[in-house]
Amino acid sequence: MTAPVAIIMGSQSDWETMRHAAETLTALGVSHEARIVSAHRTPDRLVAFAKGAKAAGFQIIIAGAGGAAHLPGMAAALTELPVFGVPVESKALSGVDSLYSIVQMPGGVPVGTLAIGKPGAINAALLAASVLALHDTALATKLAAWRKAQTDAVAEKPEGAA
Ligand code: RP5
Repeated sequence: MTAPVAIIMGSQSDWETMRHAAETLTALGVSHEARIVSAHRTPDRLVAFAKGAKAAGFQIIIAGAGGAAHLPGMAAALTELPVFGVPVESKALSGVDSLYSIVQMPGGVPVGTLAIGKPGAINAALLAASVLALHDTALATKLAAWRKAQTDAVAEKPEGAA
Protein backbone atom coordinates (compact mmCIF):
# COMPACT_ATOMS: atom_id res chain seq x y z
CA MET A 1 0.00 0.00 0.00
CA THR A 2 1.30 3.47 -0.86
CA ALA A 3 2.23 5.73 2.03
CA PRO A 4 -0.34 8.48 2.60
CA VAL A 5 2.22 11.28 2.59
CA ALA A 6 4.72 12.16 -0.10
CA ILE A 7 7.59 14.45 0.85
CA ILE A 8 9.10 15.96 -2.26
CA MET A 9 11.99 18.39 -2.48
CA GLY A 10 13.87 20.23 -5.15
CA SER A 11 17.34 19.01 -4.30
CA GLN A 12 19.37 16.72 -2.09
CA SER A 13 20.43 19.90 -0.29
CA ASP A 14 16.82 20.34 0.90
CA TRP A 15 16.91 17.05 2.82
CA GLU A 16 18.61 18.63 5.84
CA THR A 17 15.41 20.68 6.24
CA MET A 18 12.86 18.20 4.96
CA ARG A 19 14.16 15.33 7.10
CA HIS A 20 12.42 17.07 9.99
CA ALA A 21 9.08 16.49 8.28
CA ALA A 22 10.00 12.85 7.77
CA GLU A 23 11.15 12.44 11.38
CA THR A 24 7.96 14.04 12.72
CA LEU A 25 5.79 11.74 10.63
CA THR A 26 7.83 8.75 11.78
CA ALA A 27 7.35 9.81 15.41
CA LEU A 28 3.59 9.77 14.80
CA GLY A 29 3.67 6.47 12.96
CA VAL A 30 2.62 8.00 9.64
CA SER A 31 4.26 6.28 6.71
CA HIS A 32 5.71 8.47 4.00
CA GLU A 33 7.94 8.48 0.95
CA ALA A 34 10.62 11.09 0.26
CA ARG A 35 11.68 11.94 -3.29
CA ILE A 36 13.76 14.52 -5.09
CA VAL A 37 11.59 16.20 -7.70
CA SER A 38 12.99 19.43 -9.11
CA ALA A 39 10.71 21.85 -10.93
CA HIS A 40 13.70 23.18 -12.85
CA ARG A 41 16.17 20.30 -13.20
CA THR A 42 13.71 17.41 -13.55
CA PRO A 43 10.49 19.00 -14.87
CA ASP A 44 9.28 15.81 -16.54
CA ARG A 45 9.70 13.93 -13.24
CA LEU A 46 7.61 16.61 -11.54
CA VAL A 47 4.79 16.33 -14.07
CA ALA A 48 4.78 12.54 -13.89
CA PHE A 49 4.87 12.51 -10.09
CA ALA A 50 2.21 15.17 -9.50
CA LYS A 51 -0.17 13.90 -12.18
CA GLY A 52 0.11 10.35 -10.83
CA ALA A 53 0.24 11.09 -7.11
CA LYS A 54 -3.48 10.66 -6.39
CA ALA A 55 -3.80 7.47 -8.43
CA ALA A 56 -0.67 6.17 -6.74
CA GLY A 57 -2.49 6.42 -3.40
CA PHE A 58 -0.89 9.49 -1.84
CA GLN A 59 -3.29 11.68 0.13
CA ILE A 60 -1.10 14.66 0.99
CA ILE A 61 2.01 16.16 -0.59
CA ILE A 62 4.59 18.07 1.44
CA ALA A 63 6.81 20.00 -0.95
CA GLY A 64 9.99 21.79 0.11
CA ALA A 65 12.11 24.01 -2.10
CA GLY A 66 14.40 26.98 -1.86
CA GLY A 67 15.23 30.07 -3.90
CA ALA A 68 12.97 30.33 -6.94
CA ALA A 69 10.81 27.73 -5.25
CA HIS A 70 8.36 26.69 -7.95
CA LEU A 71 7.99 23.07 -6.85
CA PRO A 72 5.03 23.37 -4.42
CA GLY A 73 3.04 25.63 -6.74
CA MET A 74 3.63 23.51 -9.83
CA ALA A 75 2.75 20.37 -7.90
CA ALA A 76 -0.48 22.05 -6.75
CA ALA A 77 -1.25 22.99 -10.34
CA LEU A 78 -0.96 19.36 -11.40
CA THR A 79 -2.86 17.54 -8.64
CA GLU A 80 -6.04 17.90 -6.61
CA LEU A 81 -4.28 16.57 -3.53
CA PRO A 82 -3.58 19.07 -0.74
CA VAL A 83 -0.07 20.50 -1.02
CA PHE A 84 1.81 21.93 1.95
CA GLY A 85 4.78 24.06 0.95
CA VAL A 86 7.93 24.42 3.02
CA PRO A 87 10.22 27.34 2.13
CA VAL A 88 13.78 26.09 2.49
CA GLU A 89 16.24 28.61 3.87
CA SER A 90 18.36 29.82 0.96
CA LYS A 91 21.96 31.00 1.29
CA ALA A 92 21.54 34.26 -0.61
CA LEU A 93 18.27 35.54 0.85
CA SER A 94 17.71 33.44 4.00
CA GLY A 95 14.57 31.85 2.61
CA VAL A 96 12.55 35.01 2.09
CA ASP A 97 12.80 34.33 -1.64
CA SER A 98 11.55 30.76 -1.04
CA LEU A 99 8.70 32.01 1.14
CA TYR A 100 7.51 34.59 -1.34
CA SER A 101 7.81 32.13 -4.22
CA ILE A 102 5.63 29.58 -2.42
CA VAL A 103 3.09 31.75 -0.61
CA GLN A 104 1.98 34.07 -3.39
CA MET A 105 -0.14 31.62 -5.36
CA PRO A 106 -2.92 32.96 -7.57
CA GLY A 107 -6.47 32.41 -6.31
CA GLY A 108 -7.66 28.99 -7.41
CA VAL A 109 -4.43 27.02 -6.94
CA PRO A 110 -3.78 26.72 -3.21
CA VAL A 111 -0.54 25.83 -1.46
CA GLY A 112 -0.71 25.76 2.33
CA THR A 113 2.51 27.57 3.11
CA LEU A 114 4.47 26.95 6.31
CA ALA A 115 7.30 28.80 8.02
CA ILE A 116 10.82 28.97 6.60
CA GLY A 117 13.07 26.02 7.38
CA LYS A 118 12.91 23.42 10.13
CA PRO A 119 9.80 24.78 11.94
CA GLY A 120 7.94 24.75 8.64
CA ALA A 121 9.00 21.18 7.90
CA ILE A 122 7.87 20.00 11.34
CA ASN A 123 4.58 21.85 11.07
CA ALA A 124 3.89 20.56 7.58
CA ALA A 125 4.14 17.05 9.00
CA LEU A 126 1.89 17.92 11.93
CA LEU A 127 -0.69 19.45 9.62
CA ALA A 128 -0.58 16.40 7.39
CA ALA A 129 -1.08 14.20 10.44
CA SER A 130 -3.98 16.38 11.62
CA VAL A 131 -5.73 16.00 8.30
CA LEU A 132 -5.21 12.24 8.21
CA ALA A 133 -6.35 12.00 11.84
CA LEU A 134 -9.81 13.26 10.88
CA HIS A 135 -10.49 9.75 9.59
CA ASP A 136 -8.05 7.79 11.75
CA THR A 137 -8.83 7.63 15.47
CA ALA A 138 -5.59 5.80 16.34
CA LEU A 139 -3.60 8.59 14.72
CA ALA A 140 -5.75 11.23 16.46
CA THR A 141 -4.84 9.61 19.79
CA LYS A 142 -1.12 9.66 18.91
CA LEU A 143 -1.32 13.28 17.84
CA ALA A 144 -3.05 14.27 21.08
CA ALA A 145 -0.35 12.44 23.06
CA TRP A 146 2.39 14.17 21.04
CA ARG A 147 0.87 17.56 21.81
CA LYS A 148 0.45 16.74 25.49
CA ALA A 149 4.10 15.64 25.71
CA GLN A 150 5.12 18.92 24.11
CA THR A 151 3.05 20.87 26.62
CA ASP A 152 4.35 18.82 29.56
CA ALA A 153 7.94 19.50 28.46
CA VAL A 154 7.60 23.25 28.99
CA ALA A 155 8.89 24.26 32.42
CA GLU A 156 7.01 26.91 34.36
CA LYS A 157 10.19 28.72 35.36
CA PRO A 158 13.28 29.27 33.20
CA GLU A 159 16.37 27.39 34.37
CA GLY A 160 18.62 29.70 36.37
CA ALA A 161 15.78 31.98 37.50
CA ALA A 162 15.16 32.57 41.22
C1 RP5 B 1 16.06 24.62 -5.41
O1 RP5 B 1 17.30 25.21 -5.45
C2 RP5 B 1 16.16 23.55 -4.37
O2 RP5 B 1 14.91 23.36 -3.78
C3 RP5 B 1 17.19 24.03 -3.41
O3 RP5 B 1 16.63 24.58 -2.23
C4 RP5 B 1 17.90 25.14 -4.19
C5 RP5 B 1 19.39 24.90 -4.32
O4 RP5 B 1 19.59 23.64 -4.90
P1 RP5 B 1 21.06 23.04 -5.01
O5 RP5 B 1 21.83 23.98 -5.87
O6 RP5 B 1 21.59 22.95 -3.61
O7 RP5 B 1 20.89 21.69 -5.63
O8 RP5 B 1 15.68 24.08 -6.63
